[in-house]
Amino acid sequence: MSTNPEAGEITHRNPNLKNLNVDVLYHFDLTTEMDFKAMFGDVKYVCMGGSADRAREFALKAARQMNLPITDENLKPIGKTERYTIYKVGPIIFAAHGIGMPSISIMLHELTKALEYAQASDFKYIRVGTSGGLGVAPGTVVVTEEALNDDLRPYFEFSVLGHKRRWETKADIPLMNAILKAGEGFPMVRGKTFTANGFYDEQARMDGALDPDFTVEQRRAYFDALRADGVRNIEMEAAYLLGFCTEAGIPAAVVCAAILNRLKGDQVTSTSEELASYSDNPEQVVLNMIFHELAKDGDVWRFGEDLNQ
Ligand code: R2B
Ligand code: URA
Repeated sequence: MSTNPEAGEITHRNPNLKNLNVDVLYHFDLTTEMDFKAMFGDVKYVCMGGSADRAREFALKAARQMNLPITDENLKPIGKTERYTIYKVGPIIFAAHGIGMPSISIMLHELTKALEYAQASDFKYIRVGTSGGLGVAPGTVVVTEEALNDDLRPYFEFSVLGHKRRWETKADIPLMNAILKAGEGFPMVRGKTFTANGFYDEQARMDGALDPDFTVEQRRAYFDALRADGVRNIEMEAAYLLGFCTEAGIPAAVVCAAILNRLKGDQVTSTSEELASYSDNPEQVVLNMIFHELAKDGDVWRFGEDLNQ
């Protein structure tokens, strides 16, 4: 683990960090000269998705449901918003990681260091995002058991110094089960998630700028094979998040709304109201789970009291 709070001493996953006098988290415009403990010390959950607008709406929704006096007027992001956007509401961070694995990778390194410096303990990461459903209707909540990479393998693979490394991409089982329990009554499925490196070519779309060079029949056979293997949705970050968290020892889960059914088409034609209502489902499931877990420690009631002070 990253911290030894009793000794007040920070222990990092990366031993090299102790040699830095000041660590600059460049993409957030935060540095360890700031009081990270005050900023992030109580964080228990990080909810992350691709879009900054959705992170903001999600944070405001959580604040309303926690009876916290945080509003559109006074909710401010932490750090710069040029690349990523971070909000904090009580012990929950709402963060936008951008699109794709290179983008979420940078955010996870810097955010995890920030939480280590803050001596936050027992925090969990949950991607609450959007995806293309595979034989799954729009609005369905897809809970990931395991992510597959571009080669449909159950690991994240990358090269360091010219050598391949692999991280396992399974969701944390207790966290996943808590989410499934909180989602009872919602349209929800569990299954594998295919994490593609692109939105068009690698997701077998036929509506990109280039000739896809495969037929509808070939694509259907591919999708049918994915479904038979247990894949229920396609997105662009789960394999990195789950791999990183396996390596880091951070419990992590992925809960996405299906915003279209890829067996029926490629284009996302829903209105912005429909898209917001699709995203509302996984957001509410995750909030229900978090509130349930926090209530075990009496925290939800403490939030209620804060209002009356
Ligand atoms: C889902 O939606 C985004 C692409 O539109 C990407 O971030 C993802 O995983
Ligand atoms: N996000 C994706 O990556 N793919 C989709 O089809 C929809 C959302």
